[in-house]
Amino acid sequence: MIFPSLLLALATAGTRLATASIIYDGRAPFNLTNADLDVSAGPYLTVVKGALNASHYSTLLGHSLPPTPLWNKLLRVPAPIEQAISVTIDNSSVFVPGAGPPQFGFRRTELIAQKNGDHANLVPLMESGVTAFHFSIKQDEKKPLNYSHEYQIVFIEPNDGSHVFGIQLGSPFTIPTGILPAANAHSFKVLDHALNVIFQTSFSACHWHNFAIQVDWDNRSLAVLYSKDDDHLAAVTAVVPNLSAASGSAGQGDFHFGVLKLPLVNPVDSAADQGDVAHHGLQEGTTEGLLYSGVFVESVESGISVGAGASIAKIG
Ligand SMILES: *[C@@H]1O[C@H](CO)[C@@H](O)[C@H](O)[C@H]1NC(C)=O
Ligand SMILES: *[C@@H]1O[C@H](CO)[C@@H](O)[C@H](O)[C@H]1NC(C)=O
Ligand SMILES: *[C@@H]1O[C@H](CO)[C@@H](O)[C@H](O)[C@H]1NC(C)=O
Ligand SMILES: *[C@@H]1O[C@H](CO)[C@@H](O)[C@H](O)[C@H]1NC(C)=O
Ligand SMILES: *[C@@H]1O[C@H](CO)[C@@H](O)[C@H](O)[C@H]1NC(C)=O
Ligand SMILES: CC(=O)N[C@H]1CO[C@H](CO)[C@@H](O)[C@@H]1O
Repeated sequence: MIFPSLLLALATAGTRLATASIIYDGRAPFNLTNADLDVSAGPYLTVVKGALNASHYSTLLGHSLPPTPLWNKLLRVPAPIEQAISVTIDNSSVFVPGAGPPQFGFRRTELIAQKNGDHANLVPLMESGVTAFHFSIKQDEKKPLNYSHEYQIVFIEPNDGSHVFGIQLGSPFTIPTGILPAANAHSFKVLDHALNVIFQTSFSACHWHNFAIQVDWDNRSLAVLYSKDDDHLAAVTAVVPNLSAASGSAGQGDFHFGVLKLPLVNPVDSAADQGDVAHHGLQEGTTEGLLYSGVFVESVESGISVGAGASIAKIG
């Protein structure tokens, strides 16, 4: 029998230890509310969405759905320090960028990492030396994705629109459309900057899928760690070069997670429009979503966290 007060003391100690090298903590505290999401208060900038309120598309789940157990268990007892977040898209999820026309080709809702109300100042802090981007993803069984489409769900996007790394689900967009769904549609694909798949694993239902992407910003390399539920993270790749990514500030960008659904090509569009996936193509307008928790970024110079209170030396 563990007394609640002891549990609380341990939880506090564990949390303090684990935060030592955390640069950005995107694990939603229980005092964060949906009204905070509407005004981008707290750890997320919520502007990448359709015209309705942020909390129409992103919802904090309170105690209704347990977050990944990886960071939320103590002595085998659930001890949540965060709420899971539901991120959804529907037919209204047409993003209108500050400069540019509405993106009718995409449906997208993304949360962008920010600290103290600022995303731009956070970027150089998260993206120098060697850092690890942690996130955990679960299926939203009531709002399944359509695996005939391509989804880009987690990425770091420098100003040139490329992705330092990216997580893809579904059938990669092609012109013309190939056989759907593609063979590996139901797998997470971890892509490097040059869009090579460096790791893939099945997106099975009912599990939290935990990832950490180790990025060496000076040597421009990546390494992937992965586990399910409360299994500790383990390296699933060696350190692989990522030299097509720009070095210095040109290679840095916002850290996004959410649901970005690409269209299918519309055969009646012109060749130019067919290639313009942001603005053209076919969408069904269905409501779909993913569940996230365990989002944080840490410096890994003194080790990479692999589970609450546990760490290993950086990869490589
Ligand atoms: C939640 O509580 C923490 C710790 O007391 C505090 O620092 C933070 O500002 C609060 N966040 C919100 C959104 O109220
Ligand atoms: C959107 O959020 C704002 C701020 O929380 C609120 O005042 C407004 O009523 C909301 N609008 C809708 C349509 O829910
Ligand atoms: C979805 O939105 C698009 C763009 O606003 C619109 O043209 C289309 O009719 C909508 N589809 C459905 C099923 O509502
Ligand atoms: C999934 O997308 C395909 C291709 O656009 C479409 O034919 C199919 O109807 C969609 N399924 C659902 C459930 O919307
Ligand atoms: C980065 O590159 C330098 C120079 O090539 C090398 O000495 C160093 O070991 C590399 N660091 C890592 C972490 O690979
Ligand atoms: C896995 C891997 O080696 N990825 C790429 C990293 O960047 C270089 C340079 O562009 C590519 O050649 C690699 O294929």
